[in-house]
Amino acid sequence: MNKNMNGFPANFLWGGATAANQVEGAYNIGGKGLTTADMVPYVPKSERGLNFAIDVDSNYIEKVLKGEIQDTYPKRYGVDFYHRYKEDIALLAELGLKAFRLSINWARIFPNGDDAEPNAEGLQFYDNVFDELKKYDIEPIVTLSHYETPLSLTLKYNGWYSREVIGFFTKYAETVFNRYSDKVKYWITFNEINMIGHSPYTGGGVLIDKVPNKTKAQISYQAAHHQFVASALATKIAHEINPEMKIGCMLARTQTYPVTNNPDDVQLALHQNDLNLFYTDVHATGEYPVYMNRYFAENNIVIEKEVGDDEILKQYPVDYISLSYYMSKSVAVDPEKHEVVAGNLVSNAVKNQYLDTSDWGWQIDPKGLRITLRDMHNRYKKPLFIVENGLGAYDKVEEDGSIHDTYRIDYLQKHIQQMKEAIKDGVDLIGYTSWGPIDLISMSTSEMSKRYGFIYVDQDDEGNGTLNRSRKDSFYWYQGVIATNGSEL
Ligand code: BGP
Repeated sequence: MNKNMNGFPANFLWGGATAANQVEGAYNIGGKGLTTADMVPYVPKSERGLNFAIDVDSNYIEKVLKGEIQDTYPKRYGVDFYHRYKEDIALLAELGLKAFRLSINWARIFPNGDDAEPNAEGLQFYDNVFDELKKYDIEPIVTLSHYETPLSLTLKYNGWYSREVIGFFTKYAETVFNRYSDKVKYWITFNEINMIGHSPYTGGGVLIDKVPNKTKAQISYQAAHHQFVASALATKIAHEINPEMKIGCMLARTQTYPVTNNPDDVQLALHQNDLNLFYTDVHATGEYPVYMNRYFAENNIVIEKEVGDDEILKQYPVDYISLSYYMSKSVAVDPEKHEVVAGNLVSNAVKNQYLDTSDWGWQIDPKGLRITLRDMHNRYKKPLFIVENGLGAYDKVEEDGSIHDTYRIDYLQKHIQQMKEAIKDGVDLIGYTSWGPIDLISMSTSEMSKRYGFIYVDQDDEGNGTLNRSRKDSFYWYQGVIATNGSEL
């Protein structure tokens, strides 16, 4: 019998997740170099779309470097976690977190990415953070690269499009694995590795305008190949340093449905699910899946590999698979025959009449999470870890300071319920770190007002506010969920 028929296992990692570039701030303090995230611009409200993804080009970067564009408030200042980590971790401990996902900002350790020696102050900062977590028995889950490529690697090498970056990354990985070997057990190599296909700049510091005569797809799959090899080599290095370390990959999982039972729609949904799961297929099985051969041929994509790459991928697959899950999508071969959904970036995406959407047009689908987990469990037979999930929403602060975020509780409660079902189905799920336990800067919109937290941060979209922290209603709710190991939702 499945040992978890009753729900969450006793050692389940309940937590919250962040990324350095969205919380730390202190972009030029402690010897840190600039990263790609530090260049992401502020976009005035009147010019914002629902999910304006920022595709930065070389021209834009030049302007920022020359000082012609100065307002880069959001990502450079975050919510000042760099200076407030003790206060924040104390609040997370009060919340009862068993695990806290954070990323190391690569440019705090190697300011230019290709430096000969690491930056001692950067290493010390993360030592302090890990020690603080240890004080409260909170397990750190550490991402090596969460949309924070050192800018100088972009300027000198065009980021992950260049094979040379593999060596700089493995040196960085080796440095932090050695340094934190007795403090950090769970690592993630690349956050949402499939993001590189949507935004090569965000996912890999790649400026596509620097590679004329190639399509975005040709460029991004080549860059992804370099990340696969780097991730496999990092896995090798970690296990040599400490065999107890667990190395995971990370996918932005979008469960995709056919909007009708027309076999053409079904085939399209299958194809889009494959394109999404391609990244975890490589990480988990150590080889390129055959279904990509045809896709690559039809899109004139030829991955340049070096001798030995295939062996490296095969020899060092990941120990576990982590994913973010926010929404599902529905597709149709004839999208014009259906209602379109506002926030959807995927081609052929249409509205699913059974689902509501968030204020940013993301289709809310708790059952899709169970479906995804079952599917990924069957496909990989490796432990799964949900390292992001949550509702971006506008919060209202009442006169007495309270925040009644029932919509957030409702979203999380329904998703956790479906996780429980998936565990009863037999899925090996080791943890759940909801996104942004403390309000942070949004990735896709650079807004502060798109909030995910249990902990409110007093700051607005223009960067005004006291930065004071306060507890929302969801704080007390999640505290109860963790305290009862998910039996009271
Ligand atoms: C994921 C990213 C996070 C995060 C989250 C929410 O794609 O890994 O960095 O921000 O999405 O997205 P957003 O901030 O755009 O609402």
